[in-house]
Amino acid sequence: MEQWHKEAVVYQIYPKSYLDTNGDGIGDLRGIIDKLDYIKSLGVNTVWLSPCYPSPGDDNGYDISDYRGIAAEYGTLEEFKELLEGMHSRGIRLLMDLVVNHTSDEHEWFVESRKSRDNPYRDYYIWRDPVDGKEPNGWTAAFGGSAWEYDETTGQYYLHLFSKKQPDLNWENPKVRQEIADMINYWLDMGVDGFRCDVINNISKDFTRPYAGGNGPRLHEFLHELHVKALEPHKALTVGETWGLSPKQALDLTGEARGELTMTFQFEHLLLGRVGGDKFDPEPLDKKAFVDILAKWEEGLKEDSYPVLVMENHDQPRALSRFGDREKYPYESATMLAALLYGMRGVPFIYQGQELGLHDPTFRSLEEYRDIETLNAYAELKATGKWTDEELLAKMQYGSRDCGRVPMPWNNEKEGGFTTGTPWIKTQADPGYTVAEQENDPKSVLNFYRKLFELRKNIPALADGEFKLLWNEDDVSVYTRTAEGITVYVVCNFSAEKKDLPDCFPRGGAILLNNYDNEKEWLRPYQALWIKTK
Ligand code: TEU
Ligand code: CA
Repeated sequence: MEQWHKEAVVYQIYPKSYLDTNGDGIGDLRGIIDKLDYIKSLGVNTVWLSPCYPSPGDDNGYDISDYRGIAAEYGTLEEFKELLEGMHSRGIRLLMDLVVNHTSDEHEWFVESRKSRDNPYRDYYIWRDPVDGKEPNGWTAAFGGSAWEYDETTGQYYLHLFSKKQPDLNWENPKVRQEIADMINYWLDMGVDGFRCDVINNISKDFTRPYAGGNGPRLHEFLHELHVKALEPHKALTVGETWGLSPKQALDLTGEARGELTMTFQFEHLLLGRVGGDKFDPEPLDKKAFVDILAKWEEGLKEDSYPVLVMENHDQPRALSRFGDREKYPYESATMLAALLYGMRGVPFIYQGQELGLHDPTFRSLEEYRDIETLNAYAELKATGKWTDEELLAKMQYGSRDCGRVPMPWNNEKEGGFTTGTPWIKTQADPGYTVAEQENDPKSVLNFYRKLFELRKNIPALADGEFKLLWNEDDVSVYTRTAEGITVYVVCNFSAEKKDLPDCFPRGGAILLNNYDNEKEWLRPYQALWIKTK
């Protein structure tokens, strides 16, 4: 298996919202090409590009209608190759988004599949007869409603775990698996370095379960097949998007000898602050649990895998709004969160704009939202009659995926410098929260991120050193990373109060990173330190 993932620092780009260069209000590949020097300057060496394939856009590109093309609004295949070359010449690797649990209903396979029961593509998807004139089972879709859609033409239902415009592929069919392996080879032969694999543990279904779910009996077999046919020969890196796994299950997918995936995301800490994990139902954040969960995964994966360190992506509100103190300590809490998470062992993932310490934009009405999940959830919750419109809007503001999807604020010009036209979704460029302002401010979140990744690159203890949690009480946590006789202490105050130094605080070490200018006498609100000792 390839080993370069241990040095990877990954920057996620959501192309629709990065930079628009032709004034149509939609970000494009040319915009990313124009910003490659900026991306390089962050200290990242890998980019994960969210889907840029042709798509009707029901789920912003996670509904793909052609696996081998580039969406016209993003550019051309030639521009894609230019982007790839521009990255490689700067020492940046590219991970594409692999969305193979489902296609768009406008993909030619599905267009054929739904035509007749004996169409050659029929078995590319999951079709079932009605049961007692109703859905084959009670599974529900992630974006609301039943996971089964009835199709008049042939009198059967097809399965869709997401929107009804995202029919699930039938991985039991060897032809489907061969098509996917060929498609993966097509991109890898072009020079792409690997993939982020969308909801990958869903490809094998377990129909014995009462709720819609993956982790089916053939998951490992299907992944191993892709590994052998496409990934391993190219030494490609893969990171699986897998919700709800235990560390043990993650090890079974990523252990060195398995030959399946390189890594998987773990998102357990991102379920906090939500009643039962429901993103539209807020509750106070359990800060102790936040650190304990991260530590549990560090421990759980240490023998035979490599963790992924993530707190934001295109499906999440901004970390500052969720876990930090946006009003009183925006700089301190944004940098503390970075020092806490990225001091750990694993591959850092940073979502565009996170490097500016962005907070959620303000949505003033339902009309400002674009995300299918948000719009469907709003309608579903409204239908219960339990909440006022105002309460519903507050819920959406708290949990909507659109919180992380508004365009990058490049400067304080019109639309934050994102577009000269009408943006596809609202823009928000608040004073102090733009690249232009933070670029030259030594005390900006942007420059803190740069410094942090520089340190990670140069200090072996931070790169692959052993992790140990020493203290996690009263909103103060201390952990160590150790390698080659050097120990780095990571000390964080996860609160707006001053705190005493815990006893395990190192005496006499050298401060590598500090989000305050003071000496280490006490912990100020959201103070974070990296301290090196022999
Ligand atoms: O997300 C999968 C997923 O389960 C959630 O993160 C999703 O955002 C939703 O909130 C479930 O309630 C992946 C992609 O990251 C997401 O953007 C896609 O919409 C989804 O798969 C379908 O492809
Ligand atoms: Ca454009």
